[in-house]
Amino acid sequence: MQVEGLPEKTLLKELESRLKGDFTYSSGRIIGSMCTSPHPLARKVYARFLDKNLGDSGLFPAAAEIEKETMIMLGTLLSNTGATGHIVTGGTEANVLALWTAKKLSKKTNCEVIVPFSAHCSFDKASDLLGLKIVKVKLNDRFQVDVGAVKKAVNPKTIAVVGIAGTTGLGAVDPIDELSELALERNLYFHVDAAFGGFVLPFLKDLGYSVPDFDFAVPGVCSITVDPHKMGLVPIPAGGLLFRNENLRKTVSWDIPYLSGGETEQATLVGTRSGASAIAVWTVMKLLGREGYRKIVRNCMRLTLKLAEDIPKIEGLDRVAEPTMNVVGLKSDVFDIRRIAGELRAKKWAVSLFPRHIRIVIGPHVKERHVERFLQDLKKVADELRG
Ligand code: 0PR
Repeated sequence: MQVEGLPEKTLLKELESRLKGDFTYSSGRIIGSMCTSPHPLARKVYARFLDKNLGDSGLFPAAAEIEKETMIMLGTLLSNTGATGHIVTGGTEANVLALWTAKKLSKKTNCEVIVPFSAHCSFDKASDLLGLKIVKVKLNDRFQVDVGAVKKAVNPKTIAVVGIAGTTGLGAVDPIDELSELALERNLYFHVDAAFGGFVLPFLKDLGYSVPDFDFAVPGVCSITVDPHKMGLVPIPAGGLLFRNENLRKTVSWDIPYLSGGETEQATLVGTRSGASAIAVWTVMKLLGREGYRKIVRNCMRLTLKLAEDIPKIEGLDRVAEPTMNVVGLKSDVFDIRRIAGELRAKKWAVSLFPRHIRIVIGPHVKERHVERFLQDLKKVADELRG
């Protein structure tokens, strides 16, 4: 840091010029990301209330009340008006908290957690952090976890099972009802990671898509990750963790007696945390309502299906599966998928590269013209690679 401060104008100018090289959502070039441009009103309320700290909720009881209402709205969206939880920093924190809860409830040492091979790396982080052995189970031909293999993996050390509603790689939904049956039968904690799918599946169902039960409607589900900073159009950081009931939430709650707002409790990994995030979630959910999100998801899905239909028309390319939500897997039996991704990136398309496929996410910021341009470039890349 230099000794004398610099003028505001100079700094703003420098920031504008230095940051303009980053990708922007508005360009439509970010087609591999689960995040999107936050709603304009969310930006406004976030900036307006960014001093609210839910870590010291006694100072900001009104903000804490808004968080409570937000969790009720999220719980209601996921079929449980009695759900409780918190707006956290993201899906990673939510998943860590869920496994932490499972571990504390089990009172066991030497525990194992069963997750699908498709699970997000936050479960690896969580198990490493919590000293849990993570057992990864194979998928079936629809890229869902193989429930038979989960059953086989259960042993006396198992404390929890994880199901995913909207996998990171392909947006697939695991058979949550079957996993729930197993969890209830074997008395296991059952967490559903709907970080991405939580803001998609309820609206797809409203729109008439066949959507299996994935939320608290399924009796064995103990907790759900649902991230407003993905398809919820809320600024980062805004993840969500919902518990089926208050007892579960209390498992990871700590009393903090000395804060300036008076004695409080924290049931999140972080102490000081953004009230603006919760306020932004509350605002966007109220502003858009179910119908607003439905419209957004309808449009994302329309473009997703167009893309999924047009990809196989390009010689040498195919989709991995019929999309379940607004995520498309692009594969090739002819070309090296890393080369395709490299060429697309050279053409300034921000795609996501998995070991055997490219992931495309059609977020709310992606418009029809972007999809068309992308398909044109994809065809060019395939033609070039064919030589
Ligand atoms: N659970 C699932 C199913 C996820 O896909 C993710 C992240 C998480 C949990 C963790 O969420 P946080 O990143 O909020 O902690 N999924 C995205 C991914 O890995 C995250 C992301 C978003 C990455 C935008 C890049 C990006 O540009 O693809």
